[in-house]
Amino acid sequence: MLSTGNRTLLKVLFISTPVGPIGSGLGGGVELTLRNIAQAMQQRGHQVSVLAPASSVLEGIEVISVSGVPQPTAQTQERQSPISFPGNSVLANLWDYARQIQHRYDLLLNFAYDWLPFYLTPFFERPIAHLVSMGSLTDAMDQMIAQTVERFPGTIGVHSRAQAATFSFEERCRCLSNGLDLSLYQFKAEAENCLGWVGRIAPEKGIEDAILAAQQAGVGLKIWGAMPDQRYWQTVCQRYPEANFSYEGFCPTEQLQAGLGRCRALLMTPKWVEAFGNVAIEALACGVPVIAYRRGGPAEIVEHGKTGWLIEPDCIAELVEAIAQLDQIDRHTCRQQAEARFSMQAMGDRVEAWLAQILRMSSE
Ligand code: HBI
Repeated sequence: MLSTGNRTLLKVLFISTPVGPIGSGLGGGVELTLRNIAQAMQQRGHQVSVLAPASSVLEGIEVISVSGVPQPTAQTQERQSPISFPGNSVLANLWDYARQIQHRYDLLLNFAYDWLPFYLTPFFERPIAHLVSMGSLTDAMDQMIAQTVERFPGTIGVHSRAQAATFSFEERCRCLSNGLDLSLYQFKAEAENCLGWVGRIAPEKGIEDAILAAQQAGVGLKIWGAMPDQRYWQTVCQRYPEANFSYEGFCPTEQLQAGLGRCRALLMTPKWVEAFGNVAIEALACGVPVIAYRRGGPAEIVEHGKTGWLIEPDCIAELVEAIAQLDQIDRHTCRQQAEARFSMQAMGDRVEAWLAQILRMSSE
């Protein structure tokens, strides 16, 4: 650990999600979060290395690739599901390698929503901070995270109070919100007559509600995101044959923000407690108002009547009403709020303070 002035420069090892390589989109929001936190920490002079599944892509940051079979996504687990690993598990390989190289770093930062990293924490010499990317999904994970925060207070980070509230150890979570490199997002004052929807195309994201609302409002809907399950997409298309929507693909940030910026609003219709909702701040960064169910992280991002509208969950009629009232939202205000609360600087401050606190507690 080096010290410059009153700040201690850290060497941190990030361990990524085991569900897929960074850049594949399979890791959803956590890919963006990991990239942004790594850049924010590097900008502050800290040294960051990333352990990730093979063929991960992360410009400007040292990635140590580890091979193995990806972990099934936690959302497909049942609440009572036992812990399971595929043979030659990339998760197990990632954490065996982390154990071998841990002494090159001051601490480790875990991004995997999986049982193993939490279970292994007491077996490591170096402290491990855990950024929990989703709300409560399975009993085994809840118990293991609860056990970890009991033994290592302050080491559990979350993105929103709503997400923390899904756990029994709510008040022991450190809320970090999230942040983006806003220089990648161009503000657009004018919109085309279309709405946007962005996210992994999966049942918990509630895309059907957005399609229905846009159809009833008589406005086209553009959809961006990874498509992990083609069958699910086919059922959606068959269910709404006459709706006016188009799949724009899973696009890199540069392309996504160019298309999203031309939308009149982003619709967020999650069926689960969205831990945060990075796409909400991506929209605001382009000046795009957000119409979101008052459920989970988006309810802590959108300011009702100022940067968008918060809707009674699952109420299509209210979504349609909010679409009709979009001209009451000032697009400049949306960009301003993104800069005030969700910049890399703001997120970097929060993460740096969190990691410094963990190091202080571990040396006591
Ligand atoms: N599932 N098992 C598992 N592990 C993860 O790290 C994980 C996941 N599902 C989704 C996910 N991470 C990310 O998409 C989060 O951003 C939600």
